Amino acid sequence: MADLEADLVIALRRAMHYLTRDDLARICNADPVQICEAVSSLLERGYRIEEIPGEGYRLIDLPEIIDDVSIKTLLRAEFIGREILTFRSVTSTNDVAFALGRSGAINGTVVVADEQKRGRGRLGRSWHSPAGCGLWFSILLRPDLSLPDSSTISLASALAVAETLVEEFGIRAEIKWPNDVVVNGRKICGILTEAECVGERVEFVVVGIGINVLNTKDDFPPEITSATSVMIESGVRASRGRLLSRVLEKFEREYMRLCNDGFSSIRPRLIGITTVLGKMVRIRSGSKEIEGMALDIDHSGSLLVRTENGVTLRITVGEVVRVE
Ligand code: BT5
Repeated sequence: MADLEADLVIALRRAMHYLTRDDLARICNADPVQICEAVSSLLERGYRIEEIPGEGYRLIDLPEIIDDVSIKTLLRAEFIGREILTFRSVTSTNDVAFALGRSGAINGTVVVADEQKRGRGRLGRSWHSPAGCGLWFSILLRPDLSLPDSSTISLASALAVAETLVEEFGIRAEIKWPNDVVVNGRKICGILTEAECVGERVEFVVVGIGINVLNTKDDFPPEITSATSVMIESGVRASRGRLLSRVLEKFEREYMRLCNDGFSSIRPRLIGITTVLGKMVRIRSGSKEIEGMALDIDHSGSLLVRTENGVTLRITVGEVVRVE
């Protein structure tokens, strides 16, 4: 049914004029009764479809809810989002994607939720994911990459989000290595990449992406002091479905480059949009804190930092806790 609904919405979006039930039945390879049922179901879910007796149907607008039909209608990707599962509320989309990964779900499966009850950040931290505000989603990937190379998938996703925000809304989004997207130092997007491995082999990777979209300043709890959203930065009430589609399309291109041509193929653009380079930073890496000048991102995605005593360190895992 969901596929028929998606085909029907695609047909109505493409049409320059009203389409009758028989037209739709022919285009969608269904019978007129099924078309009626699909239209009713879409109307119930918030699609605005106008019916003029004797003329047919016309699509006026997609719903603001995030649902699989509207995303499938908007998405122009090869394999990312071929399977999309949408939920009203979950603990964490990464948990759902992990369970799907273990039960054999296909490469590129996307899990989206309107709300996460236990959204996760890195190192046991939490991610604030209220209903109606953001894009909380996870992408299941089955890459043919080693575990160290898989860590560059996080960088590719940060690049996809940052560039989409710049292109779609003119927001000055930058990457805070390795995987925060910030605007003037305020976090607009966080990424949590987790992998399931058997020995050295990567079984699958789950890239969890949280983007604050419609949040106002009052939507953030007081303990989150340095957050922002698409709405705060651009004043635009963005459609979450459209933004998700653009991010997934861009992510697919970056991911394909990574798999086919290696990290070097995305490195120059990543460097161009990374905020910490050329600045004094403090980095927490495991139990250590390192201070120095952030010099470069090397060919494996690691951050090169020159410390006070002139030694250049290569940081593979860590987070920037201060930038000057
Ligand atoms: C992250 O962790 O930034 C990774 C966040 C990943 C979230 C996505 S949503 C979809 C998928 N499902 C999940 O359960 N997770 C992923 P980290 O670098 O550890 O940052 C966490 C810190 O960011 C918190 O301790 C807060 O200070 C802050 N924070 C929490 N929620 C925020 C929000 N909505 N916007 C900005 N900052 C936030």
